[in-house]
Amino acid sequence: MNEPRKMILDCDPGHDDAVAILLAAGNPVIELLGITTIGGNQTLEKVTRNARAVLTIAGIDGVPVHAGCTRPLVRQGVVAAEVHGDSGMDVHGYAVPEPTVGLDDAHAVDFIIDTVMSEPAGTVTLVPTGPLTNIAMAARKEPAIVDRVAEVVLMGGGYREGNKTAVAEFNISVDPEAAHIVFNESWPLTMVGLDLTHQALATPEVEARIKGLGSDVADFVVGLIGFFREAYRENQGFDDPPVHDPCAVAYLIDPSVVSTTKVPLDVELQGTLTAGMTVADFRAPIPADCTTQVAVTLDHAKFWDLVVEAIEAVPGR
Ligand SMILES: [Ca+2]
Repeated sequence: MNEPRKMILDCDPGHDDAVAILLAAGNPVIELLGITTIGGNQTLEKVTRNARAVLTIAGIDGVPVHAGCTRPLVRQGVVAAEVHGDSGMDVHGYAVPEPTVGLDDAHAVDFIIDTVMSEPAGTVTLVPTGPLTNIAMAARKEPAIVDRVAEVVLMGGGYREGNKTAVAEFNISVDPEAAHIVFNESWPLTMVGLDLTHQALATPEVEARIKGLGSDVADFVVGLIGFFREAYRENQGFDDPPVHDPCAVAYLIDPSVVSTTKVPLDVELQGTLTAGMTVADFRAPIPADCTTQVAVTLDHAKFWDLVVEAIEAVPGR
């Protein structure tokens, strides 16, 4: 077996972030070095509390939680209460407990820098699944991390579609300036965007399979999917909710779950209609030194196998 893949999950839980935490914590290929939080789906205070609650439900201790930036670099913060509820992680039919997992003192940006600088070069992967403010701040505060990070695998953007606007995905549109920094650094970057994550549908079959596990953690995930299904039906016209964020973790666990193609990427900052759009330049030839790629096709069965196995593997309360 290969060395574990060391990763930091930078997230804004968030229903799909919660599943990403469970997948990262419950899969043996991943060594989850820490969870950092960023204001996004809800305020920093709420998403940080939610991250701690997920670890509490999963029975995971020893993974530090560090709170990060409260708002985007330039713009005012916006939340997604219509998709994630007032708490940021509203659940159907399950009482989310008071977190017993604590909050660590260091700021997320400093934790990211210190971890990348202290671990061997080329071993730590950053997996952002919220707005990119913390990652951009870390790259600006300590530019040496850029060469030391193994890769950045982010959930955000899309090369064909948006959800916040016609062309902008939520995470990127919240802090496009931060995304611009992250997309233009020289580290290898994989954009797991809506083109891919809209294939990660939690179908009734998937939901029934998770329910069948019959554990407290499984009940929690079924409750997450239940709320998310309703929110996506009402707001986005989906029958089944797309569970975006664990797709980025799944790619890190097993790249065969997600096909990719290399393409130069950038982020639009100015457009009246297009601010926050991730622009993929598919014109041939793709430059040989291109360091960015996009996720294209998801192996739906393999993906949900990984998620279900992780839900089973975490110890629970
Ligand atoms: Ca997220």
